[in-house]
Amino acid sequence: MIKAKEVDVVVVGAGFAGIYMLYKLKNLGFTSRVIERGDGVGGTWHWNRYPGARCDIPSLQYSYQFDDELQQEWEWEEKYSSQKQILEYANHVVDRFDLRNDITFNTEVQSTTYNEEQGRWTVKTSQEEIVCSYCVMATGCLSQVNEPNIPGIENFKGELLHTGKWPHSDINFEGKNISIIGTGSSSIQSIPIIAESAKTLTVFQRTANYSIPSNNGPMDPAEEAEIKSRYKEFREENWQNGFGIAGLANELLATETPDDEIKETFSEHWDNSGLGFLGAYADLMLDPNANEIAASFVRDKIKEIVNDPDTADNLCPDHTIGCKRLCVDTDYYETFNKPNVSLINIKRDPILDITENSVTTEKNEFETDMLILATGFDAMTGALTNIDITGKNGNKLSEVWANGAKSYLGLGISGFPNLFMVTGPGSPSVLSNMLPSIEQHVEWIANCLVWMRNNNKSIIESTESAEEEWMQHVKETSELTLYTTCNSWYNGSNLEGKSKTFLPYVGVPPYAEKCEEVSKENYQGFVFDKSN
Ligand code: N01
Repeated sequence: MIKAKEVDVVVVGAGFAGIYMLYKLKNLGFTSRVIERGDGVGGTWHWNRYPGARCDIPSLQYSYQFDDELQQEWEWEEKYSSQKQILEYANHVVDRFDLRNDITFNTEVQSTTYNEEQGRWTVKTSQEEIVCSYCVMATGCLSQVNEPNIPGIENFKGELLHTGKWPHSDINFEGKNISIIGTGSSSIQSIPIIAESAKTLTVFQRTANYSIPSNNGPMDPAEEAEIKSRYKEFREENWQNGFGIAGLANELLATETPDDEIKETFSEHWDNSGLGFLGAYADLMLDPNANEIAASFVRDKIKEIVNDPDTADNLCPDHTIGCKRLCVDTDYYETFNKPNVSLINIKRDPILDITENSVTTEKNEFETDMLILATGFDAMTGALTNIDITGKNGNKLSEVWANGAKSYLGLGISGFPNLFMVTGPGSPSVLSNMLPSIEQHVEWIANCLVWMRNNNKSIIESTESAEEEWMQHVKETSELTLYTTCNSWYNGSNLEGKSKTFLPYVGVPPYAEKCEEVSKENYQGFVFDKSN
């Protein structure tokens, strides 16, 4: 029998989390192997190549800060980077730090099983078995796509695409009748570009979404120079506000501001801020009255931009603004003024089925050559529960999490020793700038492994009570905000049958402080194989 390969750490995923984890492990003298199902690095930026894919966090913030030369030397082309340049950056980092040979590509992790006697994990991939002391799941928050089971979809004979696993070849929209289902960020970014050459584009909308113009453009050299002259301080300042993103902190309250001043402030933010629109006032995600002021400002903008009153009405959301992830666009609402674009509100005219060449609703049949699913993800948990992860006592993670994901700090899971998550459920992750949050987690995990090595420990597991207490805190914190007031992928309600648990932790600074406190107190809330 061939002996399984052995390493200290298996890292699952070669997105930004997996790349940095590998860099840290190599530098600290741990043996490791990264397993990646794609044929290249970049994670979300490898898969999401749909037209218009771009980041909604400014480029000078959506980048690594662990290496000063890297952040000084890399030049971002635009204020908000395109998928193409972000992927180039991920590849540049991998080559710059000579990481590529430590990554196995085109390989899916099928299962990982904990052996209690040995205190080791066996990771089974489509190619081989690897035995390791630690597993780091760098699997991403938005990587397991949601492919809805719409009646008849299997009969469709045209091109069937999903924004979350877009082909790597050029896709031609010219002269085609195109239907797109879903109106989240992916759809909102791609619709204006597809509409440029499609013969017809029909947008099937289940829930209208708020979107703010990105006002993207070339990087301003003066702004770049200014930020680069004090990059460390700039990063530190951003980390101190609730989302770890510049411009999203403000002490003024909308409910205490005169109407004309509010309108002026929102107009400025509409013209300049993208996601920072929600940073205009401190109470927008806390007070329903304040939120409604912002929501109605955006609804008025939609009605101003969209010519057809019925279409404008259907595009106006009625839920709390920001409760679903706010979208940022280029010409989204304007696109509905084009003669080849139409909107179908499927709450009023539901999709009945899909035939070999059409989408049929109660009232109409739409000829379709290309059907695009922009239907999002089994967010935050899907990438983990779709791997067969077996912890202590033969418990499967998918069963343990069936009634809602639980973790300690989004880092560890009780019953699954020596398994870490990067930006797991229960950490700020998707409610923060992902890059600094990834760096914070990777550094915390790396420091923990070094501490264990120095203190002669080989097994770490979070306790059930620490986990219960933390998840209760995550819940209570979310209930202080308006994030829990609508259906969203933050709380699993975008997917039928998924447990409705609010998964991200709201608040970067208190979270980072808690993580630091835990490690300073010899990893309070975790137990080790030898008493600590
Ligand atoms: O996915 P989504 P996404 N029948 O879940 C609809 C990040 N991101 O890929 O709202 C019909 O937001 C669903 O309807 P509803 C960002 O964090 C960032 O667009 O659930 N419709 C919704 O309209 C973002 O939030 C960037 O009622 C169905 C849409 O499909 C996250 O990724 C760019 C349906 C899915 O929207 C996910 O974005 C892109 C069904 N059965 C993505 N099932 C940037 O950086 C779902 N829908 C800018």
